[in-house]
Order: sequence, then structure tokens, then C-alpha cells
Amino acid sequence: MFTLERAKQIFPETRSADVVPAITARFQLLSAEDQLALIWYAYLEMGSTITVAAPGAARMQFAEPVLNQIKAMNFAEQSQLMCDLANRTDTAIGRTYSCWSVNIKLGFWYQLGQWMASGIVAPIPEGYQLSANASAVLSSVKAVDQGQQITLLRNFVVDMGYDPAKGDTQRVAEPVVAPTPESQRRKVFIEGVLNPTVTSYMDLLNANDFDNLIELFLPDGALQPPFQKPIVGRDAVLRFFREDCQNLRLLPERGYAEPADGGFTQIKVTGKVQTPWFGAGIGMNVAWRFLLNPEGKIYFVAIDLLASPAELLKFAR
Ligand code: ECH
Repeated sequence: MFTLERAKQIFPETRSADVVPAITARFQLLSAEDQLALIWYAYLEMGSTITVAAPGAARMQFAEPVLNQIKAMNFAEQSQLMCDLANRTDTAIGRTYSCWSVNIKLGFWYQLGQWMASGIVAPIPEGYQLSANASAVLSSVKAVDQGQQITLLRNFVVDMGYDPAKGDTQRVAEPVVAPTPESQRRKVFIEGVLNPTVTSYMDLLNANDFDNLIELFLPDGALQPPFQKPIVGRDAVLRFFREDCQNLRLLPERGYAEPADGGFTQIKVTGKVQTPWFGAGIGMNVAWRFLLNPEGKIYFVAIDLLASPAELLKFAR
């Protein structure tokens, strides 16, 4: 029988973008000032080639009280607050921040970035000199592809703030949008994979139809997002879908299915994913590695951010 540990190892030839955790680890060793300046420079540079979508009101309402507080502060207090977030210092705002969903955190920094550019919030001091280490990390960030760059920025933002319960607190997330009406749904076609569970997974996630999507999973089924531990069990996976997976666009291209032990089936699919933050501007190269039980229910699925576009075509037989 399969255990989660064994399931995680299906399709071992899949090469994920190891540079992401490697650069993240080097980033975490930098001072808060260097971290903020580095993100600012990286964000400015990215902004010259791609545009970030402004977050909607539904997302911003949760961050608004804190944003108003920050607006009322002087530059010294604002700089201190941003450093406290980067340092994960125990402050009231640091605690509030850690309860927010990923998208609320990103929306919060999006607004601060706008305000830094327009002079409402303390800018990175003109002529600020990055340390040698920070310059090296920034060069590494600039050298990776855009999908990896936005994953790095997202990681940096997610890790800030102060979480006393290490993720176990009540979380604050934007409301769930209504699923796309049946008549407006588009269906994926995956070359080499006609499996109904896998195609339904893609179609239901693309339609924000999380209640039907979760039915594809076994009660103890698991989903492993890029660079994270698996999320185990239907309740936790459904919560993740509702909090972090709205309005994604999955564009699977091709795949390969093969029998596994105990009547299970393992299926690898590669393709692209777009995030609502950047729309069609950035297609991240990903692999989905599914393990289905004999009834076609999902026991495990991993999503990997691929090391390079060459990985899109790699199917070992
Ligand atoms: C400024 C300076 C001070 C410090 C900070 C600043 C602001 C930074 C800002 C950064 C904004 C970054 C953004 C990043 C967005 C990244 C989004 C990503 C999404 C990836 C999604 C994937 C989905 C995969 C999945 C699939 C499934 O099948 C299951 C679900 C799931 C500059 C002020 C901080 C504003 C907006 C990387 C790969 C396919 C696993 C989700």
C-alpha cells in the first residue's frame, strides 16, 4: 500500500526549481533593511517588464485598518514597522499580518509599494547601499526566470510577521467567489492523458468550483504545493483551495499515465499556471504528479515549479 512518504516520491526524475529554496534561505540571513531594499529593487526591475494587477476591494478591506494606521505614522515609525515585519518581531501589527491569507499579505505590500513610490510611506533611502551578501542575493534573484522570481517574492512576503501559534491561529481570507457558470467553463485537453479525474481536477480548479473539486479527493487525500509540505485531508485541502487558489489558470499541456502498486495509477502532467496577480504575463512551468486509487480518487497530488522549460517534455518510461 501507499503511504504519503512513498507517494511523495512518484516520478523522481522531475526536477523542481531548487534555486527557489536556496535563494530564500540566503535571503533570510540578511538584515531587515537589506531585505526590504532588495525586494524594492527586484520589484522595480520586474515592474519594467510585467504589470501587477491591482488587488480588488474585497481583498483590501481586511488590510485597510492596518494600512490606515501606517498612513498616519511618520517616516521613522513606518520604516520601523516594515523592519519589524521583516524581522518577525512580536508586535500587534506583526500578529495581525500573520493571520492574513497570502493574497491579503501581497495586497498589503502592493499598497505600501504604491505609497512608497508616491511619498506617503517612507521610501528606501536614496543611495542605500546593499551589503555584499544582499547584492549577491539580488543578482541571483535577477538571474532566475520570471515564474521563479515571483515565487521568491511571494515566499519573502509570506514569511514576514509574527505568528505565535505557528500557523495554527484563526486565519483571515478574502470571501470565496462564486464558481464560473457551467456555460462559461472551458475544458482542458491534455495530450496523452484522458483520465477523467485529472481533467476534472483542472477544469474544476479553473472554474473555482472547490466544492466539487474536493469530491475528487479521498478523505485522507493530500495536496503538496510547490516547496511546501503536503496538506493532508479533505478539510485542510478544501480550506487551502478557498483561501489561496481563487482565479488561477491551469494550462496543462501533456502527460503520461502508468500503473502503480496495488491497482493505483500514477499520472504526471506538465504545463503552465497563471496567477491572477500577473495574468497571462507570466506562465509558470509546473508539473502535477497525481497518484489515484483504484477507484480513481486522488490519494496524492504534488505541484512542482519546474527547474527549466526542458522539464516540460521529460517523461521517463
Ligand atoms: C515592496 C518593498 C518592501 C517589501 C515588499 C514590497 C512589495 C512586494 C510585492 C510583491 C508582490 C508579489 C506577488 C507575487 C505573486 C506570486 C504568485 C505566485 C503564484 C503561484 C501559483 C501557483 C499555483 C499552483 C497550484 C496549482 C494546483 O493545481 C493546486 C493549487 C496550487 C516592493 C513595497 C514586500 C508587492 C504579487 C508565485 C504555482 C497549479 C498549488 C496553488
